Amino acid sequence: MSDALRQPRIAIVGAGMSGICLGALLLDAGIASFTIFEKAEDAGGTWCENTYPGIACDVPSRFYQYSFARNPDWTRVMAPGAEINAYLTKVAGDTGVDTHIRYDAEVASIDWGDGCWSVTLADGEQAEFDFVVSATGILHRPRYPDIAGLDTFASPSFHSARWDHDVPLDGRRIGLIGTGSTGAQIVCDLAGRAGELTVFQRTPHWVMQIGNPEFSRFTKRLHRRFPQLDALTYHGWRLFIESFSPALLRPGIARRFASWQIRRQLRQVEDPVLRAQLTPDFEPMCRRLIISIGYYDAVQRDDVHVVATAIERVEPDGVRTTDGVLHPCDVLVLATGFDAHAYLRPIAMTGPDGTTLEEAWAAGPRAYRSIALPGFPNFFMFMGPNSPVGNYSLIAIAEAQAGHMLEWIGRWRRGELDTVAPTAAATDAFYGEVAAAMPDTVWATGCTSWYVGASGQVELYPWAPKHFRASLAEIRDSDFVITGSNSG
Ligand code: N01
Repeated sequence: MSDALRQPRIAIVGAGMSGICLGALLLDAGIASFTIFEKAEDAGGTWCENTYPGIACDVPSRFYQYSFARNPDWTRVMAPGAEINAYLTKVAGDTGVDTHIRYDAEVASIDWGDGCWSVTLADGEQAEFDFVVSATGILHRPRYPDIAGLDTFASPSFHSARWDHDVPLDGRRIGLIGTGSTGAQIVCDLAGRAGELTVFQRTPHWVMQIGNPEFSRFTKRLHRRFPQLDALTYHGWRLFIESFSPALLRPGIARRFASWQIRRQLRQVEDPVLRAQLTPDFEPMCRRLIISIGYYDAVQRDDVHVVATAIERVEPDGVRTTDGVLHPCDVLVLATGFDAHAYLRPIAMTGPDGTTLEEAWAAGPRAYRSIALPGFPNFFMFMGPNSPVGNYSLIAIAEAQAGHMLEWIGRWRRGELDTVAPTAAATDAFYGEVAAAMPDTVWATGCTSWYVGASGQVELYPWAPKHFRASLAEIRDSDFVITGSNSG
């Protein structure tokens, strides 16, 4: 029977968590005709690229893992980055996905040609595909701050996602610009190692203190012996994290309670001046919440200094703030985040009618239910605009998105269609619903963050994860332009 099925040629861009997820599910469905193009030399995406000291996932690993490849051996509730990277690489190997990955293969452009996509690599090589899937990740383009004199700094300086491990840190005077989730993890690791750690804070963030205990050998043995425990803890953590959805999505008692819980944690900062410096002027959870057991302890150390005065310029010897003070540094770390609105760009993409991605997104990135674009047939995205990112497991989101893609790919295989793309009307209707729901969310309560796009719109999903899963599980043919002999 499988002989009657067509084999789609599928290009997946990126061998990170999402690309590996789709590859594994394709192989499970009997589809081996795919290639994963990865610009780096290794798989793992963000977990391969980010190696800064203190890196860990702040979502519990028992939920931050594939539901089809659970790992009984996580060392901690929230695993270190290297362990997650090893896990992803292992899944790629165990499932056979790794044999489909082409490394050092940067995709430069994707153009619709004669009824299919033509993918061109940076070295000029071209190949044709029936489907293209963007799995480039959401936070992969480092954002360098526009600070005067940055290039005049005489000692080592690098972005958190480009960590230079040859630079010694112990006992040095380290300047750290940025206090988001990355900056907080770096502070916790470097406090006590650095001779002096100066933390340049432009905006304080809310911090939720959650411990990160190690799993005992007994617990790991138990999980290996009874794999049902993995399923139980996966769904337990999922339900626990999803229980915070009401606080995020609408005003009311759940939000007030969560807000009170988060605000009261600041009380442990004893110095009232420092406490005032660390107190944000926006609602907790409006920006992505920092999960850290050690941040408030770290910034209260004598060798850690929080500088809340604005930076005027960087000089060869350090950072000068607008009060005229020069803060001498031997190393300058930029934990200044990412361009979260690039999505697959700088890859250039042109659809069948000659419309480019830049033109389609001239008013800001938009995607039908986060995964597909009108006018770009047989193209899907992981973590596209309005995906439910935030303090949730992106792996669970990727699985829901992959499930939707597999439905369409399955129909193509059975000859039920040749091309599929969402209609502009269905995409507009989706954005109408998003615009109506977003003002109730905590993300729209008045703060700047990477959640907010250039147009001022929050690019998150304004409903619960359960709604997202249900929305992607339901295929509404009337929302799509479908072509092909049997498509009716
Ligand atoms: O980046 P950010 P991040 N001068 O954009 C500051 C994920 N993540 O890398 O707040 C001075 O949050 C900027 O200041 P302000 C997670 O989704 C996950 O920390 O804009 N400062 C801010 O303090 C997270 O949300 C894990 O005023 C400047 C910081 O740099 C996302 O990555 C771990 C500046 C940037 O904070 C991004 O986090 C780590 C300037 N010119 C990260 N420009 C997990 O554990 C920027 N800043 C899963």
